[in-house]
Amino acid sequence: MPPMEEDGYKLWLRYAPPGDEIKNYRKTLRQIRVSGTSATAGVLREELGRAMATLLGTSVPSNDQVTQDGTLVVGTPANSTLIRDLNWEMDLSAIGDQGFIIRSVAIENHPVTVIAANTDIGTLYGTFHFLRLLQTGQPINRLDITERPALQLRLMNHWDNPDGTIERGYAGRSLWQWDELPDKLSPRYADYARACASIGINGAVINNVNADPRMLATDHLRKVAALAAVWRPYGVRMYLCANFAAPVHLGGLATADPLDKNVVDWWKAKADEIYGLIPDFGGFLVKANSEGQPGPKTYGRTHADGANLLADALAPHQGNIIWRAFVYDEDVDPDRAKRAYIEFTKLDGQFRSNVAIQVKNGAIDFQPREPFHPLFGAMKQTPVFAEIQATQEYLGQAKHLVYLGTLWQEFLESDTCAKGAGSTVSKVLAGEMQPGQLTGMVSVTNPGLDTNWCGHHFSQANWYAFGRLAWNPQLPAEKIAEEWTRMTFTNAAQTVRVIRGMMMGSRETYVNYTMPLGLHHMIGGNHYAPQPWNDRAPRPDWTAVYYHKASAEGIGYDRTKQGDRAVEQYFPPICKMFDDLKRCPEMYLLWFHRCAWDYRMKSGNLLWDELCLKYGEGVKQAAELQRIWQSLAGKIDARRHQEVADRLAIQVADATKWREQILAYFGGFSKRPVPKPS
Ligand code: GCV
Repeated sequence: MPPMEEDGYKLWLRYAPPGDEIKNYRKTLRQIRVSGTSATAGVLREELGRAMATLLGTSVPSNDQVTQDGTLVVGTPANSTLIRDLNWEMDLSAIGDQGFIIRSVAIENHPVTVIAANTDIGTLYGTFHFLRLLQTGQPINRLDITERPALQLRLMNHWDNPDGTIERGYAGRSLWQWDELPDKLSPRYADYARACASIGINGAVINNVNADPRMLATDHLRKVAALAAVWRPYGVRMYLCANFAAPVHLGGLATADPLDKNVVDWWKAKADEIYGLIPDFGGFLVKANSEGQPGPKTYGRTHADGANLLADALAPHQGNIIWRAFVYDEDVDPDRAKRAYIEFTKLDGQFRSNVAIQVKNGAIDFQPREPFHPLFGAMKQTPVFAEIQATQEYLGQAKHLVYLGTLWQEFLESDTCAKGAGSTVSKVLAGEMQPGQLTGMVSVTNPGLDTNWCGHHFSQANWYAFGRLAWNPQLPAEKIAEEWTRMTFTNAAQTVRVIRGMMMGSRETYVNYTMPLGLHHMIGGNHYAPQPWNDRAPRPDWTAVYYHKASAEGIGYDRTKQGDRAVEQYFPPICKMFDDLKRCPEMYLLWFHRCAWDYRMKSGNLLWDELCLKYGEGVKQAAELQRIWQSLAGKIDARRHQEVADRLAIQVADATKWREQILAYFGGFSKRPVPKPS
């Protein structure tokens, strides 16, 4: 029988029967015993009921009184005597308030499975983990799993506007129905929270960083509070982007100067109002003095003055301020890549303890490939969160199949050398360099009202991968791809292998046909199509020519010690490596070095020829993706198969366009022929 048609709405929570293991599952899972009376325990029971019915093809009865063979026991020491009697105090004390333990043990001589945690949210995460094991067909009769998240804050960033549009959203209009809230609650709100909680995401910033001040108006906050109430049982806390000039726009003040007493009072009162409506409000995210947004520099103050103003207003309520480092004022340095580091390292030590700096993975802007941002590891006294982007703004949007798990793994494994070799970005993020500090990671994800949430079925994998990596930044991208494929498409081993392979190579494929060898920003305003000739924009650093600097002599941005010295922002071993033409990884070559067209690459090819080969390879690889997907017809349900196939056709056509247009344009400088592929 061909697989049943699906539309992608259920994401990775389809709970499809897992294949051969089902017989064992039916033996091991005969009844459910969930303790607790909280709303979280309620959604947990519901989730288990829903999942078991379809996974096992039969409902599993709940029994709160009796333990028998095959009972799934879920609870905390506070709400379950069974858990208390296990005497796992030592183990539980090591997992904090969000971790969990899953073990196969005997209780009163009955073989049972226990999911234990210190809090109900911990048990919810444990339950989703357990369900992941079932969904991916893992054995469950000898479990001994202990997990706790490596990072405290794991947040979605939505770039949604109050009018329902989404900046850089490729999957329809905003999920948040402001016209209907607070009275009418779309069922999608809870489904969104389930999806987030299932991968450990514990908060969402629901509006655009280019923030409309009206988001903080009282009538709007009531709507926000209704959403927050839906998400609370799932442990997804509400955050908002604040417009720094809100005291002027909303409060009618003459200034938003952070040192002005009326401004201080306004933010305090606003914070009190918000916490009156949303007692567990997480905090504000702020884009200040960037791309036209107001900020403290508008009033001659520093980013620290601005962040501390808001931090003080939220501190009595235990809220946090997340201040973006995505700033690039031209008066700081001619090179956009250097500006954030210069501005923020100067201020290290001046921020309140409830302020974190949110830094994009690279120093320009979510490019297909960037070296890690030099701010990771450089702030000694200020927590730094990573900002990554699942929405594929520069990576084919919802039209190209690009799995970003590999991009993020490359970023997280990058060694900053901040405290000697091995100081990887993931360790910096997890606070291992400065224990005790606030830790976090966020993703600009932008799901929308499209039935499948993300536009492209495979873009769902990027939302999923973000959650998994924010929980454990050391998880291999390949493992995540496999889990996701099994839950989203099928557990059939051969098909899983094929899809996982497609995903794992897809980012490099995209880099090859768009911006290989360290090239970047060769786009125009839509950030989609090739525009290497783009030399006119409101600012030079929004053009393409500013970055590739192609001429008859060569191509690339000289950021070496002989150039604009951007390499010096990295710690010495890394600086030396990037600076040295021979040691700089060729994937970053033209990011750091300006090379002649006949520069000899490690392969022995001339740079021009290598460039041509990379583009050619990318086009071939894109066509290969399409061919492989075609071979899965009948193995994937027809609707999703067709929808992905339609997009792959666009991807192949676009890849060809990229190759032709880029090589025609650069060929005008290199004056060299395009070599025939070998
Ligand atoms: C939300 C880039 C994008 C903008 C985005 C900005 C940011 O410039 O093109 O759409 O604004 O980054 O991250 O603030």
